[in-house]
Amino acid sequence: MEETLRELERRALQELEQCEDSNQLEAWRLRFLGKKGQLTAVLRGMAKLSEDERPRIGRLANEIRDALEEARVSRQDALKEKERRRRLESERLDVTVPGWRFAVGGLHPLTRIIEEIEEIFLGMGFEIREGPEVELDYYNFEALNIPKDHPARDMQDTFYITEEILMRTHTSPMQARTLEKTCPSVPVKIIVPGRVYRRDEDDATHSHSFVQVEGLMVDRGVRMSDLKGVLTVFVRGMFGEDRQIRLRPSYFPFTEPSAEVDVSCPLCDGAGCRVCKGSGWIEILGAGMVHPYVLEKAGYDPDEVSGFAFGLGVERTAMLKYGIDDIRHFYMNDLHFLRQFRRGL
Ligand code: FA5
Repeated sequence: MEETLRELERRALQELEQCEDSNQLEAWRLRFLGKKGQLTAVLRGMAKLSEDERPRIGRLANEIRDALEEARVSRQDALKEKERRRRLESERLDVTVPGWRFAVGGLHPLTRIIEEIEEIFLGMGFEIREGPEVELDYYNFEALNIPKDHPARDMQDTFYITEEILMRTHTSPMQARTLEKTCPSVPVKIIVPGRVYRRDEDDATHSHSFVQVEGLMVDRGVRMSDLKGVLTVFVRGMFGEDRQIRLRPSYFPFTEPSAEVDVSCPLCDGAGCRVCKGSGWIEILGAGMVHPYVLEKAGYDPDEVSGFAFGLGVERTAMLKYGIDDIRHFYMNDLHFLRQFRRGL
C-alpha cells in the first residue's frame, strides 16, 4: 500500500511538470486529487488494511495529498508567471526600431518663389489679388489700350475660346479689373500672381503657359522714382543686397513711359558671363507708368492720380535665383529636379 502511494506521488509530480496551462493543470487535479481521482481510489482500498497499519497509511496519504496540493499551487504560480512574462515580451515596445518612412512631398519651386515674392511685397504694404485665367478680350486687350487691330496683339497671340473670350496672355487685365472696382478711391497697391498663356513655341526660356506677377500702385503723385524704389527693394530682397537695377526704355500700350527692367547678373556680379550673355545684366520684367487711357477707362482722372505697373516672369526669376538653365524643368515633374527644393514645407 505504502509503495503504491509513493509510486502515485512520483507519477503525479512527474505529470505535474508537464502541465503547461491552467486547463492541463485542472485536468491533473481531477486525475489525482479529485473525488474520482487516483489518490481517492487508493484510499478506498484502506478498508482492507489491518488496524495498526491504517493510521500510518492514513497519515502518509494525507501527507501526500498535502504535498501534491502544494506542488499544484506552486506549479500554478509558475505558469502564471511564465504567462505574464510571455505577454510582457510580446507587448514590449521597442522604441529603437526605426519608424515608417512616409513619402513627404514639398512645395513646387515656382510656388516657393511666388511665396517669396508675395512676402517681399506684403512687407511694402501691397495686397495680394487673383484674377481669372479665362479672360474677356476686353480686359486682356481693349481696356489696356490694345484695340483689335493693334500690332501688339501679334506678340501675345493666345488660345481663343470664342472671339471675345480667351486664355489671358498676361496678368495685366487685373490692372483694369481692379481699377474699375476701386475707382474713385486711392491708394491702390496690389500684386497679382497667376498663370498666363501664349501661343509661344516651347524652348529653354519660353513656355506656352507660365506664371507672372503683376504689380500696380495708383495714388496721388506716384512717380517713376517710386517704381524704381519699389523694384530695387524687391530685387535686393530676392537676389541679394548687392544687386542693382537698370531701366531701359521700352514700349507697352498700357504704360507711358515704359521700361524693361534689368538686374545686375547675380551669377557673375555684373562682370559678364554665359547666363547674362556677357552684358552683366539680365532682363526680369516689363514696367512703366500707368497710361492715362487705362486710368480714364476705369473712371479715374489722370490729372488727379498717377501710378506705376510692372509684370514679372516667375519662371525667369526662379531660373536666375537657382541657376536653372531650362524652363521646361519646372513642368517635367522629374523628382530628381523637384527634390532639390524640398527643404521644409
Ligand atoms: C507683359 O506681359 C506685360 N504685361 C508686362 C507689364 C506689366 C508691362 C505692367 C508694363 C506694365 P512681357 O510680354 O514682356 O510683358 O512679359 C513679361 C515677362 O513675362 C517677361 O519679362 C518674361 O519674364 C515673362 N515671359 C514672357 N513670355 C514668356 C514665355 N513664353 N515663357 C516664360 N516667360 C515668359
